Amino acid sequence: MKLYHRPDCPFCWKVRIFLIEAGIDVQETAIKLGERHPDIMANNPNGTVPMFVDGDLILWESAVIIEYLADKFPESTLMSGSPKQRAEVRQIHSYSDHKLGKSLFPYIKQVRESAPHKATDELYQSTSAAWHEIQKRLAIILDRRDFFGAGFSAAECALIPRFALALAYGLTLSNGNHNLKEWFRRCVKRPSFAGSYPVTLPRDITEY
Ligand SMILES: N[C@@H](CCC(=O)N[C@@H](CS)C(=O)NCC(=O)O)C(=O)O
Repeated sequence: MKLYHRPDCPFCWKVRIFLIEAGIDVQETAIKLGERHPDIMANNPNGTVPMFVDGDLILWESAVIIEYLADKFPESTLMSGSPKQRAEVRQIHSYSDHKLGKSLFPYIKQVRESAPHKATDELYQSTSAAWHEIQKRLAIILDRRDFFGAGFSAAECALIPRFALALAYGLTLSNGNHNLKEWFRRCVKRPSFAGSYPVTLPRDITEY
């Protein structure tokens, strides 16, 4: 099995956390921002990473890769629990990929690509407001549970890179939401966080 990925891409990072948590070994090809890898160009109509290869199967949607791995390795517990719990995990996974991802992306792109590595005040304020609202909503959904699934799940795999990128790029955790802060601390203490953390990002975010 082979994974083409860009280490700081949240969709790729999610798959890498899943692989580490599930103890699945794959051959990794890391690509750089803006790089057009010929294997990806030839096999992925979207031209995006991650791209996952298992024999003659080629998958290019990160959520599909996660579902495939969970099916292929049912002993991994990242999609376990009752139908209700698994549906909730899928829902949070989708919320993270879409709503959370879209709320943060313009800001992260501007910080990453601008010469002073800083967003405009206006973009910072609007992104920060959306980010705090999302944290509030996630805290309500998490409630008193340790994780969004039956245990550490695909929902955590999806959310953790988004949180880590937000913090690495200068956004903050909200002051309230103690349950969500504890959840975040619980997740970043796991070996899968250090083991997947992109070397291009600042490393001080475990202070939270
Ligand atoms: N829906 C895709 C999104 C993947 C995606 O947008 N990847 C970005 C990197 S974070 C990418 O490859 N962008 C390059 C491009 O669009 O050309 C997934 O979940 O795998």
